Amino acid sequence: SKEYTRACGVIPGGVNSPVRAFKSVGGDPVLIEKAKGSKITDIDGNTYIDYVASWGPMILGHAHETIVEAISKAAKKGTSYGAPTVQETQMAELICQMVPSVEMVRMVNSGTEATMSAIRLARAYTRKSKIVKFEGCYHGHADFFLIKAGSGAMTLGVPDSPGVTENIAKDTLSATYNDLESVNTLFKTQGNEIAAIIVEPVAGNMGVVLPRPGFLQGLREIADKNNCLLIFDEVITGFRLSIGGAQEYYNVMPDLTTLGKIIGGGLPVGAYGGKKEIMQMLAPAGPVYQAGTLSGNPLAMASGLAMLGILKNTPDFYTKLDKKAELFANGLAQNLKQAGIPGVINRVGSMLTMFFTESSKVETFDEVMTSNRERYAKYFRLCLDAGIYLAPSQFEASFVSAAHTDEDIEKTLKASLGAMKQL
Ligand code: KE4
Repeated sequence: SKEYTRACGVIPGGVNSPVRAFKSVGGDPVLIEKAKGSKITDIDGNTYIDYVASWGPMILGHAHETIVEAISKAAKKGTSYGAPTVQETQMAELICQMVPSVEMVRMVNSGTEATMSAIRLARAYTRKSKIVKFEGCYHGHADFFLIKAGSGAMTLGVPDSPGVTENIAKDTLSATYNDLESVNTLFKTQGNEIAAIIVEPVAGNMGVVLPRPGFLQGLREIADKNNCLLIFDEVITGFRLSIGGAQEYYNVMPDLTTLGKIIGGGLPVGAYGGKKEIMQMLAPAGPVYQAGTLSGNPLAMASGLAMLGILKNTPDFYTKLDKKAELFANGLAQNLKQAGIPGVINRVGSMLTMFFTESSKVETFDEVMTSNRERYAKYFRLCLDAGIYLAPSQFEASFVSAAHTDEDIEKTLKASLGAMKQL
């Protein structure tokens, strides 16, 4: 498109974040003009029912009046002071109240900043340097996360992006999601050097993959046995699965939690928090340095306070949202059967992924990789042409919001069946 070509002249790939470029589904991305509730509208006036939800934040739907009102009210008082405000204290108190394992919290501006800082803190606290992450999990773009598994589980990580040095890669070990044995193998030989295990308690970045029963508890026990911190990266699951996120939903408590997306109501906000004893090591209370010009800024706090306030005070918010998402997922499963298309739908709460795979289940990265990307790409395009905006990648989560009506779901299921019949 003309506007996308124009963007490509001045922005790498024409986007400010790679997944938006539709690379894995083909064709040019649509450029968005505005959004309201469950709908987004592109610059040509085409309206779509949106299941990307800005990759998670828009759990209440777009341009929610209470949030818009809170932001505009705050903006009139100035957008950033670079000085402490009561609103930051209120936000921290609310997060500590809502997220069970968090006793103290630091605001930052993105999920990447939150996870990057949590790792630095864990290394400082344990005085160890290695970290364990899981293949298929994504924690933002800090160098030490852009690592792919070495050839064998025993070998050190290797850079997964140019610009990441071997030196950095050697401290990141990769394990297999949902496979506690792969974690034990690493700890057997390197346990005394491992500062932290970081995990998406429900994986969202390889498509939605649920933790097998006992997996999260198993990580908790391994961390305890090895003087290593367990970090739950709840940037997606925080305030998505329940008020207290995945740690409340599965009742497994991490030492540190990273948050983002929903917490800012769509404004740039991240946060990390946990036990006071650990968090007190952060400057200026302690020696571990981390800073940010716009961290905790008044607009983001106003937006976040409004968002969390609604989630906390709306009776049965999550029960209702999950029910709607369950109906949606059941409808998709019926569509697959009716169209005679093999597929697996993974859902927890209002986050889900439909994998076009012959596999009977998708519980591991290897099973994720059996997905048929070409089929997903075709399905995506057919749905887009029918006014349904899905995640432009088989390996991302889709989200149902409180703004999606039964009519939206019905229209989506109809379009989905039509698309499946053309696969
Ligand atoms: P940001 O730096 O993009 O705010 O957060 C990084 C991050 C950390 N942890 C988890 C579990 C995440 O999912 C993310 C970001 N998610 C991606 C896609 N799911 C955001 C979309 C994008 O990269 O544009």
